[in-house]
Amino acid sequence: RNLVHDIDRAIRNNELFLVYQPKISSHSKEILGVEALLRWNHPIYGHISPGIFIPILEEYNKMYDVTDWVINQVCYQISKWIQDGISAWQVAINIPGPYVTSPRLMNILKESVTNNNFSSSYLELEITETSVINNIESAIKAIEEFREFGFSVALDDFGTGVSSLSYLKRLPITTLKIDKSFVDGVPNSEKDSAIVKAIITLCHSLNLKVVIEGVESKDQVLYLRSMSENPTIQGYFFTPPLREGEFVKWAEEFQ
Ligand code: G
Ligand code: G
Ligand code: MN
Ligand code: NA
Repeated sequence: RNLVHDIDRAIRNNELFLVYQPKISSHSKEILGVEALLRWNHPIYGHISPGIFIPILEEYNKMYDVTDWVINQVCYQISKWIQDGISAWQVAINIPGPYVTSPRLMNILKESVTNNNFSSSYLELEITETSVINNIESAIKAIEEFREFGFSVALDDFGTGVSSLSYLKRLPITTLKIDKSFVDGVPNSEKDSAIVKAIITLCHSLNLKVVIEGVESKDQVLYLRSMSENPTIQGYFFTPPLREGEFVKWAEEFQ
């Protein structure tokens, strides 16, 4: 509960920071995008996992301010990477469920992209299935608006919730991210491998990009590489999420 009182100070005092993890083509060594993930270095508790502090902040309506901070930070970082000639990576931001349909979100996104003077195609928004469940109509409207402005939209953690195929049919998303819980069983579990393979094929037919999350082993990479659809891979096999300087160094060495 204390964390709720600490968050305003944390935002002001740079206790929050972002780490970056690449999304990589399975058929080449191309970095196709980057996911920004939040970290909190608390002066008393030390590093707190977002899995712990995000649900608490959400409960107390504090994730709006935090997400605005993430958006501004990421937009600044994108413009800096472009200016420094380092990259043209598309960066993905995780959007908390209740924020997806808020007009405030659209405003802050537009404002931050405009202020930092880059094309909106550099941003991807990751939203979860669970944020869509409650009100699919308003979710569709929000996603349409994001797309009209030029953002990519990924459906995150696919496989952890209801994973309804009607989402794939109705939501105007660009990308599907298959959750680690399916990926863990690849290639040893026949069932998990069959499910992952079928979703990849389905996404390909639907013209959706597909990202396989939580890839940790060579065997998983070989299985995914063998597919003609060229799924995108994200996971510790390549690298855990890294702080900006380390990430840029990693990317230079990887290429
Ligand atoms: O990076 P890690 O595996 O520790 O993240 C744990 C959880 O926190 C994941 O569900 C991830 O999506 C979420 N998360 C990480 N960074 C952010 C963020 O900036 N915003 C939101 N809303 N969720 C995040
Ligand atoms: O919910 P979301 O998909 O946004 O969060 C993904 C989380 O998974 C991030 O917090 C990230 O740190 C973590 N992650 C990324 N790659 C791997 C991996 O290969 N293995 C494990 N265990 N976690 C990973
Ligand atoms: Mn994500
Ligand atoms: Na995910």
